[in-house]
Amino acid sequence: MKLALIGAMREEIDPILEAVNEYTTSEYAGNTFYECQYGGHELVIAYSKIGKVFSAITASVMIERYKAQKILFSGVAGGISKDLKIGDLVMASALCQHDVDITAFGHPYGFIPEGSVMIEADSDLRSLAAEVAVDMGIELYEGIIATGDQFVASAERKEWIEKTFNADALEMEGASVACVCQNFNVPFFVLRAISDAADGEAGMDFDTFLKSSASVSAKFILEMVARIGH
Ligand code: OS5
Repeated sequence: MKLALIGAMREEIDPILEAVNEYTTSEYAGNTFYECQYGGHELVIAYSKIGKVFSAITASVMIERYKAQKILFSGVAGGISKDLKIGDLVMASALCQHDVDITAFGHPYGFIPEGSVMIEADSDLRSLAAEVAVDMGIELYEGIIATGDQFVASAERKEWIEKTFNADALEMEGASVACVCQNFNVPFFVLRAISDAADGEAGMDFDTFLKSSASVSAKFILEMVARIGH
């Protein structure tokens, strides 16, 4: 099966590229795409660059040009839930865009006409992740991930996102990848390891924990890949 692995930042895919070892590269639409065989699958791997627009471009190209049949996102996130500590893994049950606001027309936050506030991640991939977590002896949280074009470093903004969307973690790419996948009817999965708590310390914590948390997520994603049916 042709599987796509996406991260936003180079640091989020570096541990994946190190593990697969050998790959070919191609350039398209401002991204480098790395292709290889792994776990009996053909993989296409890329980092999109930060934010909803760049990640939507990458996901679209992976589907349309590289013929990805499933997309798995691996990376880091700001934690909202008090249960989530730095290095913990969270998979998205559903994703939303916390920065969408057309409430002036009576719509709820996060809603765009002909869309939905929440987009659910693929249930088969989530079940597989739950099994992988048990087998690896790792605690895997499941919850709502809120996406927006903002690095959140304020307790106030974080609390607003928690209250408005019941979100457990936040980042800047998951919901845009989800939106692309939903529209192309491609199953998707979003996994994030916590790098910071989206509060006043977030900038410093992010710099300190980006690499270690990105590795936690990448390692788990590769274990999933090896166990996805062919
Ligand atoms: O991809 C962005 C979203 N990621 C998840 C995340 C997050 N999102 C929102 N709020 C939080 N508190 C979050 N915690 C984790 C992480 C990433 C955040 S934006 C980081 C930008 C860091 C940076 N800026 N410039 N550089 C790095 C240097 C550079 C120079 C040239 C090329 C690339 C990078």
